[in-house]
Amino acid sequence: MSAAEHPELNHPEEMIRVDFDDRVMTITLTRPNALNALCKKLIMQLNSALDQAENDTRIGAIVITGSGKAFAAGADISEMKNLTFAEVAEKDFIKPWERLSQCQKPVIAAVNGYALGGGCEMAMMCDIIYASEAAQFSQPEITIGTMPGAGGTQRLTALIGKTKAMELCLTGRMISAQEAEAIGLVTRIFAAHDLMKEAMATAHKIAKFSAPVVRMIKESINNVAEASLVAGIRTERRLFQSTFALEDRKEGMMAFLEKRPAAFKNR
Ligand code: DAK
Repeated sequence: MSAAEHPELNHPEEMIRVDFDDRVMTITLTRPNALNALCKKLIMQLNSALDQAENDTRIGAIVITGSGKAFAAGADISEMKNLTFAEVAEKDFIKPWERLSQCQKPVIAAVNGYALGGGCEMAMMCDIIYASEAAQFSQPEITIGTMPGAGGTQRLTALIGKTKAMELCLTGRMISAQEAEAIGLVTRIFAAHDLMKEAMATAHKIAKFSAPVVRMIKESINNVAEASLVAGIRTERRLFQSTFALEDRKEGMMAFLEKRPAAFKNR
């Protein structure tokens, strides 16, 4: 199958690129100048590619990767900076991000560089996380006056345990691929030049098995991993939205964009 058979997925000003190789769809985030920050448009395009994969019986597995030095450096801070609590609560801000976690087909994250904030959360929504030796992970939201809002506090805790998740979310500390693998966040690490080859090999292997059986295994494992997360994720999103009522959240985001340290006032 070729990308030419799916022209609707490859527009000129796209934030993602979609490629097809036999039964595998690869989605590459192509906003390297903003470190693939997850703006609204990118998420919409990602969701539309996932819908396409889900509805196409020829697709058996999906690989998501970044371009340049990032997988994704989180939600787009410039898009969020002026949002108010009323706006984020009314629109249930970033709910569309859940689409990836609801995908029934197997998804492999091939993390090539920074996976920060929403980028780390996006990787954790995938089923398998392969990382290049140069990849780095963090939940740095606290440094910009907010908190993880797309499952970070929940999925990270499930994967690496409470105290490690606490330390990472409360400090925003960036960790290497090696540390991420050691604590159970990352499935396997590869040399940068082998990352996509290995992700594709695994995707092709899975895609050759019976699609209904693959779906059932995924559903069954997710039942352990996700079922108890539903309420937690809802609470986390509401708490995240509440940070938009804080002056500190606005100060944190402005300080990042103005490239200066944040001066938090605890209000
Ligand atoms: N948003 C917008 N622009 C970003 C960005 C981001 N997250 N990250 C980087 N950029 C932009 C920079 O502003 C810069 O733009 P120009 O100045 O060139 O115009 C360009 O990308 C290159 O970045 P740097 O110049 O900073 O590059 P460095 O190599 O010096 O630094 C860095 C790389 C990754 C350490 C640094 O860029 C960085 O700290 N980035 C921000 C990381 C971050 O704080 N991410 C968390 C964002 S908050 C929710 C779901 C999800 C979320 C919330 C709610 N719900 C479901 C409710 C998620 C929230 C977040 O992710």
